[in-house]
Amino acid sequence: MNKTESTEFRSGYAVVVGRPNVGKSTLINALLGQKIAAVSSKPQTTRLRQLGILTLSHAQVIFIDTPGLHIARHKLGAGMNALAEQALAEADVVIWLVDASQGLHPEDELITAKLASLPELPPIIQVLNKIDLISTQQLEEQRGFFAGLYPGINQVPVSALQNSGLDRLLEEILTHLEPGEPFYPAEQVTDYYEREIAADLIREAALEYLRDEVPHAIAVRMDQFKERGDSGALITATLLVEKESQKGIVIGKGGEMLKAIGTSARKAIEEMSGRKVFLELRVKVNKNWRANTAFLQGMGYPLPEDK
Ligand SMILES: Nc1nc2c(ncn2[C@@H]2O[C@H](COP(=O)(O)OP(=O)(O)OP(=O)(O)O)[C@@H](O)[C@H]2O)c(=O)[nH]1
Ligand SMILES: [Mg+2]
Repeated sequence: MNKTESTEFRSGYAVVVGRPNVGKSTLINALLGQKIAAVSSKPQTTRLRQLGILTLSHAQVIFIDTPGLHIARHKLGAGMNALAEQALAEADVVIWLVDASQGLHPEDELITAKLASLPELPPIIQVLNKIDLISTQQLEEQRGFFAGLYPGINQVPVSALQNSGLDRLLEEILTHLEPGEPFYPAEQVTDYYEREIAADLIREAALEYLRDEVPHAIAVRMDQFKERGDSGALITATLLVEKESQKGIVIGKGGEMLKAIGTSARKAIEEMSGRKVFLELRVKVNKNWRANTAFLQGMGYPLPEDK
């Protein structure tokens, strides 16, 4: 028996933070070997806190995916930031993701400040992601810049997209977990229900097809999620937008845009759930919903604290 096999079972929370679009959700999907979280090329894809549960023979790591910390312009954004900050309080270890291909960004500094303000500082691993996009020499330079944010920080370079460096990262994470029982059953991979993941996959498709503010002004309401026996699942959902003009853009000429979003979302949901899916999408206006406290509450979205 080697040393790891003989040690006690370990478990704990690894909170993944970082500015928007650095690859937090991609990293968690890659570590779990399964897509549970929406990923898109646009910032602010993740709006809620989502668990990704990885159970190994000797440990259980509960990854907490958080919305990217950013400079917020509306209530939803402020609530998303608050949520990411609250998650930090639960951390046994913090995975601080940065984008090594983009270099330092003012929002990376925002995170340094947040970490420094924590009453009790958990161990932090700074993960330099997207190294597939840069040379070894560029990586060395970037390591220096990012270390400057937090002198003495432990850095691990990875490519979440190409699955490289993840074993080393996982090993490093495990060293920070305390001996203890698993928190979740071994077969559970997330705390999201299938319909919540499906709603996020619809939003992910909208984020990929639409530009500028339009995709961020979308909330997905699931109206129906029905099993149809062997023939799969029937899902109907409404894309809520903030203005009439956005409704037109989302539907597109002759309904082309909505059709493209629907096809892409349906494929992603089928892949996630391993069964056939019939997806029907509608579009409706709900004026300025991102500033509407009651609506945000109803959707289960985070709200800024004390506001
Ligand atoms: N080339 C490359 N792209 C990556 C890598 N990891 C993530 N990406 C891409 O980066 C984009 C953002 O990924 P997400 O996982 O949605 O990023 P996030 O940090 O969760 O973003 P928010 O939820 O908006 O905060 C997507 O287009 C991913 O495909 C990587 O290692 N290499
Ligand atoms: Mg995300």
